[in-house]
Amino acid sequence: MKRVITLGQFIIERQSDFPYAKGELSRLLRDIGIAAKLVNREVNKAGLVDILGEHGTTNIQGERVKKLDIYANEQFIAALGSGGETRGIASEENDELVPITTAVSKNAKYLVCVDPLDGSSNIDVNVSVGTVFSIYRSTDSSAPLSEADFLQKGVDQVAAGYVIYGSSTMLVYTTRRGVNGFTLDPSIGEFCLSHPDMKCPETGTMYSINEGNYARFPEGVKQYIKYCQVEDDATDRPYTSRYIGSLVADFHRNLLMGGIFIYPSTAKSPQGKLRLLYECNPLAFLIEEAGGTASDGHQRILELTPTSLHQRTPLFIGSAGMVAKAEEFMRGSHRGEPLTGDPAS
Ligand code: AHM
Ligand code: MG
Repeated sequence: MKRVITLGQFIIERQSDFPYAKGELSRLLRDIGIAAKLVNREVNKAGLVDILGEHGTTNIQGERVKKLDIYANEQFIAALGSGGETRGIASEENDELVPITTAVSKNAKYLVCVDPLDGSSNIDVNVSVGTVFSIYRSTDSSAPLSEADFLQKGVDQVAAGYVIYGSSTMLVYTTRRGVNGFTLDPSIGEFCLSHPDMKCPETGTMYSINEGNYARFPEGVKQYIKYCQVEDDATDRPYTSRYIGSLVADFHRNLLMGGIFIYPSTAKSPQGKLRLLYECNPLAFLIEEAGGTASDGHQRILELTPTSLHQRTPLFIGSAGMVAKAEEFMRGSHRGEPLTGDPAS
């Protein structure tokens, strides 16, 4: 019989990869796993209990907040607070950073950026949602916690991951030592290693974008979409269009099968919709570790300098070959060139 490796065992075994590690990051990852299980329990009951519907408040982006967003946010703050390794949290659901002041956290060194429940508008219709998280080391854990500490570049992340609450629930994370995926076995309540060393195919045949916004897209994106739709045997085009509208689910599919996800700038939202700190950076960190790439259409996401907790950025993410091609269109290098065949060749 194959050995079942739980998330807890895996984290402990990996800890020895870091010779000077004191287990703090391992304990922090464990805390995230605990919160994910609690959120999963509520998400799975969403159709059964009276927890659906809007809570009546708005978050900093001016969007209506669902009850489950709030529940998930509370679970992550509570789990990270009682775990003792987190100094502060930047969450999509909190306008300001959340300092952790529990007694056990007084020597904490880590900062967590989290979108506790992304894609929550999908809950009412039973579509997958997710949690996205990113972990940084505080630049000076003896100084008072400040927003500036959170404004580190994505390249400085020490770990990142997501949880997908889908047809099964999975937790996928990286600490720069490969990307590993764990599926929740509800019968034993444990995340079990199911997808070791995940790799994103170099290219794929799926593109994911909200084409309803087509008229508002930059010219390069419009041209790239046309390129995806043109018939060409050599590159397996036309590609298949797949858009769930739930970032984690769209990302997870493309990570496993190859593909590109684009949320570009639009005439209405020049910075796009997605948030740099707790949506784009963690997924960019994961995709690069899995062999893919992430860009804002012109430059690497992980190199962007954050200026505020909730800032947005356009996102092009997925198979390296597909992102590179989309970037070529963004540079305008294909203006006037035929879309059949490979214009670069
Ligand atoms: P949210 O953080 O308010 O849930 O919004 C983020 C979601 C992503 O999951 C998804 O990729 C995107 O919004 C979809 O946006 P749109 O409906 O504009 O296509
Ligand atoms: Mg979100």
